[in-house]
Amino acid sequence: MAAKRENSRQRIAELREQLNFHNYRYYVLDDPVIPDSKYDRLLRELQDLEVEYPDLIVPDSPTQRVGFEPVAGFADVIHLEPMLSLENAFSEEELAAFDRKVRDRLKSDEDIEYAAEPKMDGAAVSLLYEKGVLVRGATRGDGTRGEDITHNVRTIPSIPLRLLGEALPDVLEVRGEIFMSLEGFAELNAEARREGGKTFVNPRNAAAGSLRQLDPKLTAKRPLEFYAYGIGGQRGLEFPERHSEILATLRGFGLRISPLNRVVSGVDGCQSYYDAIGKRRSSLSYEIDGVVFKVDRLDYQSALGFVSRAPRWAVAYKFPAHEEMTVLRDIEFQVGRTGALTPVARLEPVFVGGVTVSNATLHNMDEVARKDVRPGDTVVIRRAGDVIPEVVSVVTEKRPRKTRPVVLPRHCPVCGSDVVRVEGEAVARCSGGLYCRAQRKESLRHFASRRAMDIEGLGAKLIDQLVDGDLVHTPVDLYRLDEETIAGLDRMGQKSAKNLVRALEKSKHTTLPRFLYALGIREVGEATAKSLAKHFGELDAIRRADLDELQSVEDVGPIVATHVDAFFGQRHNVEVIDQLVAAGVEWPREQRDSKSRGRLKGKTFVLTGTLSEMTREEAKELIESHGGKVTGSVSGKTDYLVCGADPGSKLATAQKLGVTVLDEEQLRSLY
Ligand code: 9MJ
Repeated sequence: MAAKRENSRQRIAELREQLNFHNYRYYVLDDPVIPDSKYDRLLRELQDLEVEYPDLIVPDSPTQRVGFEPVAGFADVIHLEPMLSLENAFSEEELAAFDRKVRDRLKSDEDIEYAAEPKMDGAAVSLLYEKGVLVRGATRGDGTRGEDITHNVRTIPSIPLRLLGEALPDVLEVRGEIFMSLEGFAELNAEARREGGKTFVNPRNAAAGSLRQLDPKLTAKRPLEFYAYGIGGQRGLEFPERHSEILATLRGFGLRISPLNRVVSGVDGCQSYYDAIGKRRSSLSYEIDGVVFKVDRLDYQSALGFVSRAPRWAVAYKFPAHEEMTVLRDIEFQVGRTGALTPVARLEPVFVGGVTVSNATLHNMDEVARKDVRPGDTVVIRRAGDVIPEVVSVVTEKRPRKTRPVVLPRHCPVCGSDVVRVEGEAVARCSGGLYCRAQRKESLRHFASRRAMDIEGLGAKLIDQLVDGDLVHTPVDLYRLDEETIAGLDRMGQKSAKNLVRALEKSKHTTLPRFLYALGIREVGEATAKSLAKHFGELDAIRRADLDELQSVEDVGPIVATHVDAFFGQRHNVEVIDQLVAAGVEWPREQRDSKSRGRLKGKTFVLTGTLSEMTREEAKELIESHGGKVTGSVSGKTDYLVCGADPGSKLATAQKLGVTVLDEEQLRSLY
């Protein structure tokens, strides 16, 4: 008995160490060395052992993230060291003034080295670690006194419950920002909308709101992340000489640090960093509202000191705001691919999120009614990242007298067909179908889009010209275009015409899932297109399938099945498909889905070159998870060679032996 207990105790310690290490590989280094499934297995093994030996459970065990009971309220916490605030700079001049003051005070003529960091737009927190164990998490509060949110910070996967390493300080206050990714925020709001719950205005409020939940089970469901950017109080820390080294130390402890942190030199270095991060801002997966520069040398920091709560050695150089106020001139309706009418706000142009915005979406009529937006209103406009600018709210105090609510038009503003609104649905639609120019244009845009037929160079402006000039009515007409016709269009020349014809030709070689998706059948997105292709293997079978057969496909319910059935029931749709095939559009036969796993059973694969969307290791795992085998060299027994960029000699061998060569996409289409 005792021996078994001792073995289990050792195994528990081993599992905790392994799990902490893999968490670090995943969240801090962004370079996991085991697949998620293996991580889950280790975690489960630990959970099982802890069920057997509950007295061996410790609060910093990787199983104990959500274990805390809901709290009745938030207790006050006094930070060991105050949490600082930052002075702001809004222009190059203000940045230069900051740098000048730093140099004046230090009596330095040389360029100062600054630790440069993106300024995360989330909620600042302080995490207290004692002998490496997370014992407390607190909000910033007024800088001196915050609120205890330990139960909630524990649920955030990128916050370690125990620091890594041997030489850990007795006490360490880690300062950083908890934030929500844009994607996580969008999903959270989408879910709230579906369930009639409260939505958040922006990711910052969503992150802050999530941390103020009493029940950690709710917080655990929120997609929160963490980056550390400094320290507060400490005891027993081996102090480095520079802020950048503190960050490196924190990283070594297993804390996540922004990968965009740099050390830059002088005001020019700061400005270049600001410009570079500004350029990347819209492609980041989270919101930042500026960059922070901190004098890197800690002896300089001490010499500079503070003015009240703000250090003289740091500045936040802010980006232009994401939200601005402006006047809404009018509300018009845009017609989408499926005929959906989207109310669009026409605005007094306003500079927001780094660009001038004069249109913003209002989503649908329910949204217009909910926000009670009217022409003449002063509204808050928001533009974050790549997303379409939207009207956030009306400033009701500024509403002029005699405004009128907007009503849904009875006829399509483009083709004049009746507008119909199905009871219970938020969207209203033009009933004109492909008779409506707007719907035709949008259908063509979708057909040509990257994830559909991927016709490079066929953008919205060109499609407008082709449709308005009556050159293109259906997708087939695209393949009938010749260079001369294209070259004659606005802003097109011989060269771009040649490129477009080449892109059209290239797009003909596609896959069945892409083609299905490109057809723009209502409710058939990429995933459904893939499921349909897998299930039926060929287009004709989908065409012939009745509602029952369609519903037997994974993820296809009665609504999708009805849309698919209705689509193929329209003669003109079938004609267009036949004409596309006659024009040379083709795809390899899909490997039929024999239920779930093992679709690649009995098949032998070899990988070569650099794959773009996964590492070779991941490709190998994927293939194996579907029952296939991966070997190192091409032989007569090889079924497929998966070929990425810059392939090695394996490609030539495969070609010599007549082995089928696949790209990543074709590989995916096999399972
Ligand atoms: C953010 N929000 O990303 C600081 N911050 O430093 C960074 N905030 C900060 N540093 C001292 N990167 C006070 C606040």
